[in-house]
Amino acid sequence: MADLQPADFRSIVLCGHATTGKTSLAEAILHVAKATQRLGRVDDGSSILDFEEQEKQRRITIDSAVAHAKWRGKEIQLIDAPGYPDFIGNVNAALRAVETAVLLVSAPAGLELHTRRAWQAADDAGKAKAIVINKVDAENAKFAETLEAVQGSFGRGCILLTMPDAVGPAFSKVISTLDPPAELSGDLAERVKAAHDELMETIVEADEGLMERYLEGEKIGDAELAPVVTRAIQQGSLVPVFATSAAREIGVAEMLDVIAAFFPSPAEAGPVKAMKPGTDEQVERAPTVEAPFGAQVFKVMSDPFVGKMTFFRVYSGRLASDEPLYLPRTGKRERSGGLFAVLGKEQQSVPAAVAGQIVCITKVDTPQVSDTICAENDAVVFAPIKFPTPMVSLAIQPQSRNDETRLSTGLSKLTDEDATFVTRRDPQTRELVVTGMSTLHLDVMLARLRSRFDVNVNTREPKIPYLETITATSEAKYRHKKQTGGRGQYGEVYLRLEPNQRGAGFEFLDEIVGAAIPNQFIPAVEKGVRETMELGVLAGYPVVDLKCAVFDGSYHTVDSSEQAFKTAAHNAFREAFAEARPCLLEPIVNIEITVPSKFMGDVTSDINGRRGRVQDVQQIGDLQVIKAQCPMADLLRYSTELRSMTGGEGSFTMEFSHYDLVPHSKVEQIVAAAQKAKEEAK
Ligand SMILES: Nc1nc2c(ncn2[C@@H]2O[C@H](COP(=O)(O)OP(=O)(O)O)[C@@H](O)[C@H]2O)c(=O)[nH]1
Ligand SMILES: [Mg+2]
Repeated sequence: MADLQPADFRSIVLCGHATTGKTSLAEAILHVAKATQRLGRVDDGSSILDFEEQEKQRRITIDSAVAHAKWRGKEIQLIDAPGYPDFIGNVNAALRAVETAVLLVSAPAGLELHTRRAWQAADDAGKAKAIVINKVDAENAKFAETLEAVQGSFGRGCILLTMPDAVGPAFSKVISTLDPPAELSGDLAERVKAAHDELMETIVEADEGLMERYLEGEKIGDAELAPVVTRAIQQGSLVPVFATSAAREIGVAEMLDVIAAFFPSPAEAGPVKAMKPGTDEQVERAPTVEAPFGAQVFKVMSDPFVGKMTFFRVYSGRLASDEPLYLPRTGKRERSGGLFAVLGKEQQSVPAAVAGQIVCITKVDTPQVSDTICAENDAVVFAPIKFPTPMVSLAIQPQSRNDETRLSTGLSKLTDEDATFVTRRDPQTRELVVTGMSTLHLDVMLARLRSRFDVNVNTREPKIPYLETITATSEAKYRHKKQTGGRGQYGEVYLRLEPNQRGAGFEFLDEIVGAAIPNQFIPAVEKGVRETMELGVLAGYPVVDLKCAVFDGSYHTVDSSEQAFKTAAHNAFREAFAEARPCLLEPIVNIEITVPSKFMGDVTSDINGRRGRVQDVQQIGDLQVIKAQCPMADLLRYSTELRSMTGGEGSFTMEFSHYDLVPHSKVEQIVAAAQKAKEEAK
């Protein structure tokens, strides 16, 4: 089999709001193009694209799935992406692998929020765009209104390439508006003619010479028109709109005709920017077979049978299946278990991959999403894929010893697969915390932890990493003395505590004069103090920002020991701390909330109610961006709450800012809760 050429590929990602029919359309494309024998359906779990267990159970797409089919001599590569914003990271990654984003809109539901978001993501990624109005066969389909909404939001460049003959259950075929048949009549003929004229005007705008001839009434031949149509799509001045019923496979072949004939190939999309590793020298990689090999990973998955699978898009050059892979991130060469073309959960071995191709390799452990794979003697690094910062956290705990032993392997495989799922051990609360995009996202990941790695965990809201400190100076002494049979224990310590500046940490001062405590025991005193500070005094949180001086004490020549001085220091510290007007510090975060203007009042007053302070509000289009500072403790469930407050239209990011005093009224609650937890632990 001869290699494919870059100009042969037409690569698309199907994205947009959930349940618009992306997976169904992908299945229909594969079936119509005879890549599959029967039409896979999401409703009965027979989709070859939603094949993962959680996807089948929940009937939603979570991971992007890859497939390919031949159509009119072209190699159509498609990625079926998830629609829920919880998995938007997978959309960002998939966009890297294609030339064109195909955004789905449901004719009954109209243009929905996450299709707009996907449009924005495709635009940011500089991709060509097309729109599919799907479910035109549905009883309550609204075609004209939906098209209107699409043009209203995305511009007049959105033009029908295929016109439905009817809307609703009578929908039986589509008519090409680029090359309309002569035999049409009546209302349909008029609508097709109007769309044809609009389409031609938009196309010729991309080429001045052609425009003049068109306006003079000349008929432009197909061969001359084709590259101009492609350029218009590539530039975004033309956004082809298609009418389909994925469920009934109507309009699918006609859409494939347009994709094969006019959608940009890698050759037309042009070179991809990269950097020389470790420098800021910019280079480009041309989409040709002759260029040095360069590819980027957009998906990794661990399969129980096949092992780790790494999916990448080749931007330049050629890679033979027996060649080693070089990863500039690790500086290492890897051997894979083979090179495969992907059809849902199936893989077919291929001898080589060329610029433009989407393939996967097996059995290489190191690659992560976003990694560059390239020629070792001419290495480059492609721009990292941007992911949103996950915001919703849970503390997890293995249920049994067996769960504990498998936990870290399971978590590390899952975090490798998903850049928006992170885990960390909180150094302060000592909890193992997982963070994701939403509760749904975390549910899915923990279900995978259970089913794939057989790890069961208990979850709870993560503890807020409070700190303890003091606000006044105090002194205390403690004498530790015990006489039990043989050698006794003796040590006496005088401590003085002083507040230190916020963030200045801990200072230990040795102010002993005249060997009241011999030098050799001073480190034990300091150790006793430090250990007590780590354990906390008030509510079990680490103590910070104070100076502690040891200024007097006494010892016994026989009975004094390091242990005795440590114990004395521990008790003296606790007493002095209690006298120094102790208080709690809480983390304050910077939060940036983006909402449509109509929610502005509700959202800001809600932030005030959470002890937050709004610092700045900016208007961007019909959105408001609110910047505020707020205690972290009051934002634990903010992701869910903002979503319900704004009907899913609000989003936010946050980052740690600083620690600040917890108000007195709240300190008591926190101390009481800490005591209760301590007793329960016993
Ligand atoms: N009537 C009708 N239903 C459809 C069509 N395409 C998909 N559906 C249904 O819409 C639901 C969501 O489809 P799915 O492909 O999972 O949407 P996705 O979330 O965008 O991938 C399923 O119940 C499909 O059977 C269509 O063209 N017509
Ligand atoms: Mg889907």
